[in-house]
Amino acid sequence: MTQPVYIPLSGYREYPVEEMERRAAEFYAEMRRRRTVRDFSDRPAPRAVIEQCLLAAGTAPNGANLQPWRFVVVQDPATKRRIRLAAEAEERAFYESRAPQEWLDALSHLGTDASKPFLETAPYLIAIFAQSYGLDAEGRKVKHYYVSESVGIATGFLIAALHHAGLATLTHTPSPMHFLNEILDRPPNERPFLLLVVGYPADDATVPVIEKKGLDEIAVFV
Ligand code: IYR
Repeated sequence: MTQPVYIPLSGYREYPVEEMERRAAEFYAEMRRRRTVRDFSDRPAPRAVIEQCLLAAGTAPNGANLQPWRFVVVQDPATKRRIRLAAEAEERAFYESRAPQEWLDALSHLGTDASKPFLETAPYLIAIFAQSYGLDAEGRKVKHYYVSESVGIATGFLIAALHHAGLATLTHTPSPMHFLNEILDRPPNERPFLLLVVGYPADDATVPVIEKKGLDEIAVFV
């Protein structure tokens, strides 16, 4: 048992209502501009930006503040190639046989297929791992709580931070993706959660026409 230590809340800022409304509207406008990109440029992107965005991700609320995540930033072309080849092998199995027709139908408007050149083109792949349990200094298992929720929230922060900084992202989930443990040499307590492709969009990048649900469809006030 550790006794809690409290300090005054110092970072919180209250805004006048009009300013709050303006800020909320501006943030929504900023976020709705974000699109998942599948055509990436090979232009290098600043590492310092990636580092700041990872720090922002690391501020996410999480179970017992055990911060059960690990971000592996891949830049090395040979490693990106290995990831591409392994991901495409899984994706081929997915598109050719593993995915039920209903799933393929649900995806068809996105125009995705088993070819994943962006895994080599984009300057960064951030492999996000969820730590199902931690290990203390003596190598004993430390239980982690709400791991998927925690890593999901941190990933959301990361995507928002990268977009805010001016980089494009793609949330890629080859399934299964345990090949990431082998290629990136991660221990058994780390489970691949998502592969985030990060960089500048290609000059001729296109995105599918999609709609977002309206407020009435996504929320109820009771
Ligand atoms: N993982 C595959 C299939 C895929 C699945 C969903 I759900 C998507 O929203 C998009 C793609 C792929 O990356 O192609």
